Amino acid sequence: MRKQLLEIFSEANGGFVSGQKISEELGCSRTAIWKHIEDLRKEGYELEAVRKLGYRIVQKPDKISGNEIQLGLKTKTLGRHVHFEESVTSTQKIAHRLAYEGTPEGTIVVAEEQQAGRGRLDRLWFSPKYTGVWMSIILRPSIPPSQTPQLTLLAAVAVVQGIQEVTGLEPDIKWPNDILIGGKKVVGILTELQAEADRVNSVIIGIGINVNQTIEQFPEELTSIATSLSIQQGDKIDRALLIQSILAKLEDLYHNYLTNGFKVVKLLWESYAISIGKQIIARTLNGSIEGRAIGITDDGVLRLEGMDGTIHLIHSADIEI
Ligand code: BT5
Repeated sequence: MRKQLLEIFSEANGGFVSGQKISEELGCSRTAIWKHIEDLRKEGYELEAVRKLGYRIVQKPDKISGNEIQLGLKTKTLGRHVHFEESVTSTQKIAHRLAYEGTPEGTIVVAEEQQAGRGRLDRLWFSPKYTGVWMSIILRPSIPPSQTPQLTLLAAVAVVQGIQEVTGLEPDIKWPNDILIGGKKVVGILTELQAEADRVNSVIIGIGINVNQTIEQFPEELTSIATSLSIQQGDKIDRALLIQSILAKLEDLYHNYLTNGFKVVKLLWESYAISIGKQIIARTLNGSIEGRAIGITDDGVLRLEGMDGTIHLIHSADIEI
């Protein structure tokens, strides 16, 4: 049905097609057509509806492909193997399988849509079609498992730099994994491991970026806490270019990190961080701690000075500023 409907629009060449014509050709009711039109909108089609004239496609969804990501890519290893899919449950899940099967370092998994994109603690990550960057990157660093939180911070720095380069926007980082613009979340990062007690086999860095969503495309529960790059910048953003820029920044930082350690990343991260120096509440699985965020340790752990002056080391929490 959807295919036939798209064919009818394609024949009209951007012109209006009446509801009656559609209902005759598809053999369905006006209500059914309206539902199909709504489905197309959800997929990223921009449709105009005018009384008496019918419907027309104003803009088709802006798709990317594995080829487009690789064409013009300036990296040596990151993104040299691209596993691209139209629709997946979660790019993390595929990346875990590929990592287990021995895929080379730098392999990336990118999808146009995730049906069950995930955040930390099994929370859901909203990942609608054609509007975002839903990507998992496989790294194989020779570091102990305890140091892998550093890679979440490293990835956040690379994403901030990529966004700055492509859009001119100046995002902030909220420890450990949120990137915000104007106080609203635009990126989430999820780092997962395949490791033995003392050895990392692979680190899978999942990056979710809201790129071209309009405010209306967010579900109601996210409208007050989330935003997209395009909402902030006012223009549509080239997602393939954004991926290329982030991969280039990530590769530079990663090589620097493997050779020189966490120092440079830590300084950069602190320069983008908004929570440091501020009064915050850290909600951990064992309860909440209120105090002043005074910095991060050399392992990427948050240092929080409680009301009574005690220094707490926070490994995992949600931060409220
Ligand atoms: C995160 O978790 O922020 C990590 C998100 C990582 C997503 C990427 S996409 C590619 C890869 N494949 C995956 O399956 N995942 C990774 P967390 O800090 O737990 O935040 C999750 C919370 O953010 C949710 O509970 C919502 O409140 C909110 N949220 C969900 N979708 C969002 C979106 N698109 N934009 C902003 N906030 C969102």
